[in-house]
Amino acid sequence: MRDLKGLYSALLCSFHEDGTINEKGLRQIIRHNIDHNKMDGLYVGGSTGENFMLSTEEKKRIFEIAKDEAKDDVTLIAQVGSINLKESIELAKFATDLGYDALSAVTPFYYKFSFDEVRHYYESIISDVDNRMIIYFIPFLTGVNISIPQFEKLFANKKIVGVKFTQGDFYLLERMRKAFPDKLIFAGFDEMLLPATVLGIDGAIGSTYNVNAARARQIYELTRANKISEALEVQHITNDLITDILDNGLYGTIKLLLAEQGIEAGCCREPMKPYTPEMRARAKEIYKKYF
Ligand code: HMN
Repeated sequence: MRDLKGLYSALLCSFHEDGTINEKGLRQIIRHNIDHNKMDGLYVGGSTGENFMLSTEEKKRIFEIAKDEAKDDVTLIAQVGSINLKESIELAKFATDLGYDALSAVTPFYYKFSFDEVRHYYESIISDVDNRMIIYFIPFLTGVNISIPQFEKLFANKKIVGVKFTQGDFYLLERMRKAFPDKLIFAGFDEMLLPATVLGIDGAIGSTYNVNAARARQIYELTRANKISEALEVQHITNDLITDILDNGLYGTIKLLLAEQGIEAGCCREPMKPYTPEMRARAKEIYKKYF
C-alpha cells in the first residue's frame, strides 16, 4: 500500500468557454504538477477542481483522465464527497476500481446533519470498498464542525486513516496531533503551511501548489529541518502571492498564471464569472512579480 504522506496539488480542472471539460488542458495541468512541480500527489475532485458544480459523469471522467495521465507516477486521492450519498458511494467504487490510492470526502453540508448522520455518511462510503478514507474537514465553507471526541469515533474505523484539516485553529490542530499520533493530518491552508508543519502534519493539500510548488516544498522541508527563519522568509513571499491571488479571484488567477507558462488551463465553470480584461492584466502583473 502506498505511503500517503507528502505534498499534493489540489488539482484544477480546465474548462472550455462553454463549460465543458478541456481534456487536453486538464492533462497538461496534471503533467505540469508531476514533471515540473514534482508533487508527491494529486487531490482530484476537490473544491479546486470546481467539483461541486459538476455532474456525476463529469466527476468520473476527471478521475479517469487523472489516473490515465498520472498512472502510478504520484499518489492519487479522489475526493468523492457530495450531499448525495448514493453518488458518493458510486464515486468511491469507481475511483477505487481505477486504482486510486485513497479516497476523501467533504463533510456533508447545507443541511444541518447531526454527528450520527455524518458518521453514517463516512461509514457508508467506505464500507464496501477496499480503500482508505481521509475526512475533508473545511468548516469555514461547510459550517460543519467536528470535535476531538467525534473525530475519535470516526477514526475508530481503521479505514478512516486521516483528515484534510482546512482550519486556521492551531490549538485544535495541536490537540488533534496529540490525540491521533497514528492518523494522517494534511494541512489545507497553503498560507499556514509553516506553522502547521511545526505542529507535525504529515503533508499538505493546496490549490496554490499548482503554481507555487517550489516555494511550498522549501517551506515544508526547511521547517522540518528546523530552519524556521529561512522557512518564514519563503512563507512571507508565498503569502504576498496568495493575498494577490485571492484578491484577483482564486481559481481563475491560478489558471491564468498557468496559462502564462503555456498551459491550457482554460476558464472556470459557471456560475464562476468569466475572466475580465482587468483580471487577465492583473494576473500578468502577478506572474511578473513572483515568477
Ligand atoms: C480542495 O478541495 O481542492 C482543497 O480545499 C484545496 C485547499 O485546501 C484550498 N482550499 C480552498 O480552496 C477552499 C487551499 O489551497 C486554499 O485555496 C488556499 O490555502 C488559499 O486560501
